[in-house]
Amino acid sequence: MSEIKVVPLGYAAGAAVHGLDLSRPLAPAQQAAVQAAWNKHLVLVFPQQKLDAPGLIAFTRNFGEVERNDNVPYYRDPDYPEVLLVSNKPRNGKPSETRNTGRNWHSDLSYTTRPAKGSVLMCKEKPDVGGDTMFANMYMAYESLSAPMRKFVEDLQAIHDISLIKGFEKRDPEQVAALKRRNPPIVHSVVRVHPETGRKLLFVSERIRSFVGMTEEESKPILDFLNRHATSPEFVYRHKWSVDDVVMWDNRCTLHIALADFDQTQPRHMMRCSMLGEVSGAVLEEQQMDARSLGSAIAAMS
Ligand SMILES: O=C(O)CCC(=O)C(=O)O
Ligand SMILES: [Fe+2]
Repeated sequence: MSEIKVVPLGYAAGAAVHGLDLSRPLAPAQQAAVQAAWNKHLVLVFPQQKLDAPGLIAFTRNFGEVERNDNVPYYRDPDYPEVLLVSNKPRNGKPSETRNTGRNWHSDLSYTTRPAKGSVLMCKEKPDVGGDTMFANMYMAYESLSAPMRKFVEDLQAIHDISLIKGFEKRDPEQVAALKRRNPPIVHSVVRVHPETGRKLLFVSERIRSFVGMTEEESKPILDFLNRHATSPEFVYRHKWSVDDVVMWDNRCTLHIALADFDQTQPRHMMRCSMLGEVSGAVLEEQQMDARSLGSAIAAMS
C-alpha cells in the first residue's frame, strides 16, 4: 500500500494529499488517514486523479452518505443524479443553469435541514487562468471574535434562504418557483459544534436573511460584520485549479465561494458530489419571522 503524504497548502486551510489513486477502493488505514487530514486541514486537494461519475460517487461514499441533489434537481449527470455538473457549457442549446454556481460565500445546502457534511469537486476542464475557489475557516472565524461578541452570537438563530443564492432570481422562473416551494427558509444556530472535532465554529453565510426574533434592519449590520469577519483573508485558502484536481471540503466548518475571475467564453467544467450532513435546523415558523410579529403575538396574548 502506498504511503500517503499530506502537504499543507495554506495556513487557514488546505492540504494536498499525495500517494492515492482515488479510482481504487481506499483501504481502511488510508480512509482513516484521509479522515484525520480532513479534520485537521478542512480542505484536501488530491491532484492528478482520473475519476468518472461512478468513481467520484464511490470515493465520496467513503466519507458519508451521498446526496442525490433532490433539493436542487437541475443539471445533474443524466445517469448519476448524485453528480451535479457545475459547468458553464451550454446544455440542449441553453446556457447552463450552474454556470454561476457558488458566487457568494456559502456552505452547501445550508437552506435545508440536512446541510451538506462535505463536498467533493473534480475539475474536468478549466479556463487558461482564474476560475479559482476560495475556502474560509469557520473555527478561526469563531475563535477570533472577542469574548463579548462570542457571547452575543452564542444564542443567535439564523434564517437561511435559498433565494439569497447569488443570481437565483435570474434562473428560469419556473425553476425559481419550484425551488422556493421545495426549500422554505430554514433556521440554524449561528454557533455550532463540529460533531467530529468537538470545536465550536461560526455557521454564517451570505445566504442568511436575518436572525430569528430580529428585524432585517437589525440583523443586516450584524450579518455584514460576521460575514466580513468570517471571510477575512487570513482565514482563507484560495485554490487555483488544475485539470484532474479533486478537492474535498468540510461544509460544517468552512465557507466557500467560486470566483468569476475568468474568461467566460472558455469552458470550466466540474463534477460535484456531496455528503448529507446530520439533520439539524428547522423550517421557519411564521411567528418567528421578526420582532414585529413577535410583538403582535405578545400583544394578542395580553
Ligand atoms: O465551482 C466551484 O468552484 C464551486 C462551486 C460551488 O459552490 C459548489 O460546487 O459547491
Ligand atoms: Fe458550493
